[in-house]
Amino acid sequence: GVPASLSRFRGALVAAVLGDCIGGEFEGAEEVPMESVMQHLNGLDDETKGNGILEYSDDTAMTRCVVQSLLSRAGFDEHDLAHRFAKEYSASPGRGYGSGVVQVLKKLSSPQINDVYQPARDQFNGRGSFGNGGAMRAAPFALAFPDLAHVKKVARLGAMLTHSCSLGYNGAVLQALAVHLSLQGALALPHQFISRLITEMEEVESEEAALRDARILKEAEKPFCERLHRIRDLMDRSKVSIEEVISELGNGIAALHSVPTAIFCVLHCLQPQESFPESYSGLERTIAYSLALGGDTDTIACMAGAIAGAHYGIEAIPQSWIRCCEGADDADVNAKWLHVLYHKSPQGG
Ligand code: F2R
Ligand code: MG
Ligand code: MG
Repeated sequence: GVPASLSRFRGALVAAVLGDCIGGEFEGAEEVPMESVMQHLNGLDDETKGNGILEYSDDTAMTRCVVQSLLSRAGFDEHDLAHRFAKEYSASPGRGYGSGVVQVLKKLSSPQINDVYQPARDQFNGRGSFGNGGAMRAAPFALAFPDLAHVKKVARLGAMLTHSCSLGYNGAVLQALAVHLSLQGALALPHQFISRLITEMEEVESEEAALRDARILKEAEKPFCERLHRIRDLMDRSKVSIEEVISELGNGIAALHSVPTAIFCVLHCLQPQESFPESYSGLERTIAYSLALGGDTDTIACMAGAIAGAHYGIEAIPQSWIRCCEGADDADVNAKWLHVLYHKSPQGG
C-alpha cells in the first residue's frame, strides 16, 4: 500500500471530531432532508461561527481519552484508559453519553476497582452492551500501531472496558480495521477493501463468544460479515436510496446498525454525487451523506469521518469546518504525536 503519511493521520483524527460536532445537529432525527444538511453545512462557512461553537459529544470525549492514554503510556494500558474515561465523565457528564454506559463510568471511578473489565460485564443483566460506544472511539488504535493483529487486539480490549457483548466490541474491531486499511491507501480499490474487511471479520466472528452472542440476539451467524456482504451488494447497484441504506444497514445506536453504515458512507461517496456541490471533496461528501441518513448521525459521521479522513488526508477538510468545531485543533496536534508513535512502534513498525 501507499505509505501512511502524516496528512492521513491528521485527516482521520480531525474528521472524526468534525463528524461528531457537525453530526450532533441531527442525532436522533428520523428524517433529515438534504436541504437541511446543506443549510447546516453552508452555515459553517459563516466566519462569525468560528472558534469552536459546535461542541463535541461523548464520541470525541472518549476518543480524546484513548489518544491521551496511548500517547502517555506509549501503548495500551487498560487501567490508565479506564481511569481517563471515568475522570472525563465526572468532569463533563453532559456530553450526551449512552444511558447504560454511564453506570460503567461511575463504577470505574471507584478507587477500589481491581478488574476494570467487570463493570462492563455487569451491563444489561450480564449480557453486556452492544452499543456503538466502543466503535466510535476506536480510530486512535489504528493510528497508533501499524501491525494489523495488534490493532485488532487493542481495539477489542479498549472497547471491552465498556462493551462486553461481542456485537459491541467487534464493531470497534471493524471500525479500527477500516481506518487501518484506509490509512494504507486501500480505498483506492474499493472492492478489494471490502473483501479484505470480510476476510478479517470472518476470523474475528468465528470466536465462540461471538457465535454465542449472535445466537442469543437472533442475528446472522456472523453478523458483521453479513452486513459487509450487504455493503458489497449495495456497491454494485447503480442507484441506492437513503431509505434502502437505512433498511439494509441501519442508522441506529447499536454497533451492528452503525459501523457498517459508516463504512458504506465512505465507499458511496468516493465518487461525486449529484446531491452535493461539485466543489465538495470526497470527505465533505462523506460527512454530508452521513448526516442525511438521520439516526445516530454524530456517531456515524464520526466513524465515517475517521475512515474518510485517513483516505483523503487533512487537505480535503475545509478550514471553515475546523474553525467551527471544539477540539479539532487538539486532534490535529495529537495526530502528529500518534504518527510518531506509529512509526516507532515495536508492533511491526
Ligand atoms: N446516547 C446518545 N444519544 C442519545 C442521548 C443523548 C443524551 N441523553 C442527551 O440528550 O444529552 N449518544 C451517544 O450514545 C451512543 C453510544 O452509546 P454507548 O456508549 O454504546 O452506550 P450504551 O448505553 O452502552 O448503549 C447504548 C444503548 O444501546 C442499547 N443497548 C446496548 N446494549 C444493549 C443490550 N445488551 N440490551 C438492550 N439494549 C442495549 C441501550 O438502549 C443503550 O442505552 C452514541 O450514539 C453516542 O453519540
Ligand atoms: Mg455522541
Ligand atoms: Mg451518537
